[in-house]
Amino acid sequence: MTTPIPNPPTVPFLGNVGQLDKEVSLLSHVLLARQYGEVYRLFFPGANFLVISSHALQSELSDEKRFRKFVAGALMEVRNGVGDGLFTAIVPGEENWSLAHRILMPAFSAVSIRGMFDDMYDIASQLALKWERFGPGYKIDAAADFTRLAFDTITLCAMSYRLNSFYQPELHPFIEAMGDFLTESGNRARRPGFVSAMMRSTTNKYWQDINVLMSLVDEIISERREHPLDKKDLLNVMLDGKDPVTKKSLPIENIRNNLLTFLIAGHETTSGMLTFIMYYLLKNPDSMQKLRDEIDTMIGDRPMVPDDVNKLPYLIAVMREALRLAPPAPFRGTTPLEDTTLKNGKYAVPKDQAILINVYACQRDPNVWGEDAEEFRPERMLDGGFEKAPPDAWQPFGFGVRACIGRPFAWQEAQMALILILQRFDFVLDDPSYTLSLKQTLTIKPDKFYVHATPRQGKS
Ligand code: MNH
Repeated sequence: MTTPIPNPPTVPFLGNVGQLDKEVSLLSHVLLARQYGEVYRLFFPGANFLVISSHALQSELSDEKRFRKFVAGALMEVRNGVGDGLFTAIVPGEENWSLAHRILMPAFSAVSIRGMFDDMYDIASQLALKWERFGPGYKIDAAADFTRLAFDTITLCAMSYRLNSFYQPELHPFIEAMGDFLTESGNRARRPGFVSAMMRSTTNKYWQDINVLMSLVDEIISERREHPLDKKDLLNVMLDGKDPVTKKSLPIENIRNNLLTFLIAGHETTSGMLTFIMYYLLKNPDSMQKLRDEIDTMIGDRPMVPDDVNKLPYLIAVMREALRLAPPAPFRGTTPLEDTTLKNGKYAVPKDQAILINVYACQRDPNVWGEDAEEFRPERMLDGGFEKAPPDAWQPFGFGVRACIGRPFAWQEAQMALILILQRFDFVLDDPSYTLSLKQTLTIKPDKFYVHATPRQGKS
């Protein structure tokens, strides 16, 4: 006998839409999980989906023999902008995913990422220079400056294209268009299609935002065509590469979709991670001190070198712990390949049922991380703690064949940025009483989080 899956009370027409906070639905899901448990069902106009909030279920769903990534809801709307790019491709079905995956994988190998060291250092230095020049009185919008860092890093490293964001008072128009596009993609998933269609100005703005995004893509491509470059960067790999299996090259539409995918996925999450790390370090001065001591001891005042990457255990522990508590991409969608049950026959789940894994909630499961699961404690990741955690307990980069292709890229970029800024600055909160509030689009970031940076004595 299976058990019915709990479902919070619905209202006609809108189902459960009203139960989710319009701005930060993630926190509504955390509360719903407290009330309804590790799995509950929500109804949206024209859709219903399960939401998973325990490690046990997350782990059961992390089985590629039974489940695959499901592109539905907000992600289906995001396809209006990025189509069959790697992130939103529907597999099986869209074979461009396999082509692009095979063509691009070598560009994300350890060797390739190491080759990006100088370009990453270039951009990180621009961040440090800005904070030095502005001085301790300047109120740093951490999320904005880490966006400049991550956005300029992905365009320089992957497309040999300089945005020069640190020389602009305002963020590139791409950034606002992207935020609005991602937010509205989420909103559209909660409305019946005809309602969106009636919201003329909202819908016009949505498609205009997509044009803004694609115009940067097309500018980067046409610049490359005018000024060919003899370098195997990501853009050239897509333009010239052939799939080793089928010998096919990527259609131009797919290249555009993937270029936009990389422009978005390549910076939005990394900047979120860096902002969360700053927050957790400033709220946990002991951790800040330990990290600072590690950097001073292992690297000191000399410029870092490629061999410093992946060598600082406490730094890695800080990054792992921040991504556990605050996975910038807090949900992932999955679906069963066949009719199945969860928990050995407890819950019946049909083929193609939409399932949303609340990774944020699962990574705070006290059954895995203990009673202090909600606390920032990098020490739990040290001395084999990370390796000893149960399978699938840490999934900020997703899972399986559809896991993040940019993980080594983000990993090196974040280490380099953190090492450099901690070598050079002392940080304080702008508002010492600040507590974390979230800004959610499809991803999460700290909201209204400001800091000040004071150059360390004799360090710059
Ligand atoms: Mn990334 C997929 C998180 C950095 C490019 N990324 C994913 C997924 C998660 C994720 C989670 C899987 C989503 C899902 O199951 O639906 N990504 C991150 C995080 C960071 C990150 C937390 C940084 C921190 N990602 C990057 C960077 C790039 C990138 C940097 C590019 C340079 N990510 C991707 C692409 C995919 C992806 C492309 C889609 C992979 C696929 O499905 O083939």
